Amino acid sequence: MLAVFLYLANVFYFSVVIKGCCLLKVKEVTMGAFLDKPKMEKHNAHGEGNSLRYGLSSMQGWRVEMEDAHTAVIGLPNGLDPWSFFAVYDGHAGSQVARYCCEHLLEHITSNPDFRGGEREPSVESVKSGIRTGFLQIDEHMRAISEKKHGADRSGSTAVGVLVSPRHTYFINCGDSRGLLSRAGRVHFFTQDHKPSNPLEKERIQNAGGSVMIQRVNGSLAVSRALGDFDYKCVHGKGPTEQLVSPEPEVYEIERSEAADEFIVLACDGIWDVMANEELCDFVRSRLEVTEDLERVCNEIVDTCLYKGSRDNMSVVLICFPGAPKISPEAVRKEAELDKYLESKVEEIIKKQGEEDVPDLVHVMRTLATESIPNLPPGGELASKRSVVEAVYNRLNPCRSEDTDSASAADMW
Ligand SMILES: *[C@@H]1O[C@H](CO)[C@@H](O)[C@H](O)[C@H]1NC(C)=O
Ligand SMILES: CC(=O)N[C@H]1CO[C@H](CO)[C@@H](O)[C@@H]1O
Repeated sequence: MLAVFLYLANVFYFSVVIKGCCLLKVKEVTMGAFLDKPKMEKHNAHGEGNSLRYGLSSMQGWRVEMEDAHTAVIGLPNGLDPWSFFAVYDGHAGSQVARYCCEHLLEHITSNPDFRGGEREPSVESVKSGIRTGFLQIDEHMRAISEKKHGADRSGSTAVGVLVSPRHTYFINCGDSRGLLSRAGRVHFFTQDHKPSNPLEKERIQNAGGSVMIQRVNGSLAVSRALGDFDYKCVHGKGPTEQLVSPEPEVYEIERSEAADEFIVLACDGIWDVMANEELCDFVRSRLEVTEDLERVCNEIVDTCLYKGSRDNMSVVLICFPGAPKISPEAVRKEAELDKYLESKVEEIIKKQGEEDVPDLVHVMRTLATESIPNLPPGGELASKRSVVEAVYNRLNPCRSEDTDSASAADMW
């Protein structure tokens, strides 16, 4: 049975500030009719500077509205050219807050006096307090805007980001998206998710007169820290960070290691729901050995998560340090061999069934899953090769491909 959603217009905002201060805003409007299969088209971008390279991808998936947004800025204003900022915002109950943060959070952080701390190059302490102040400030600001509109906006957004200075990487998290640092071939650091059932979060929620049921704030909101969500921020006599939902970020500073730092992944929960930290880290490392195209790596992450069963709209930003894994001819050769091997397997499975009764793609994937296939990408496994399988399948069954396409994607899980 196919789910059919009526979907009118999907508006997606994305802003990038490239070195200096040229602000480039891209607003895309897509009009469509029915969303009866996941929207697999991606929003992509990439760039480089300050000896970092980044790529990003986001996909709407099964959701009717795309609520993710992201920011990538190389070179911060006010003399902080060697600094960079990246963030992913995962919106809920609408996209207004995510979109506003995407465009304005950075300026709220870098322009407040705490951040500058009076020095030319802000100290670790002033950066940390400046980030916190920036979050509380933008939240207050959005609340004022929302009140002017008589509380019309009920949306909220999580935020996960990194501020990369020449000496430090500051991880910033508010909510249940996650950032991860790979160093010397393994997960070196990851941010903690703010879930209502975490002891400290639960304590704050209860002190504010709320409760945690079915792992949600008052049985409804699945995240305990977020920007926006003003319905959960009106307990009298409590400060902004003592409410049912708090806009306070956790900030961690990590000294950079020129030799060992490889890459950072920022992603919303739709990714982490189906991939563990180590899996994603291994998968990215294996992809970087076969391609330099960071958008492609991000697209493969998103597709793999969709095939692993994620039903969310998904966003991922990948930021590579100079020490990231490089293309390895050996890995490229193995990958080509793997694709060839999969092709021959798919042909074999289809032949076995005979001319009359062409198996559907789901059957092909299930059969492949029972075999032990050598050299599948770690962390991604067979799911990360579904597009290869699908391409061979469609080539061999040009007439079947149309109608199996949507149905099989729905049946995968
Ligand atoms: C949360 O639950 C408490 C206790 O039942 C109630 O007083 C409060 O109004 C609720 N708040 C929201 C935003 O649901
Ligand atoms: C990952 C992501 O963006 N998730 C959001 C997708 O949209 C739904 C609502 O349509 C939100 O609840 C999710 O948080």
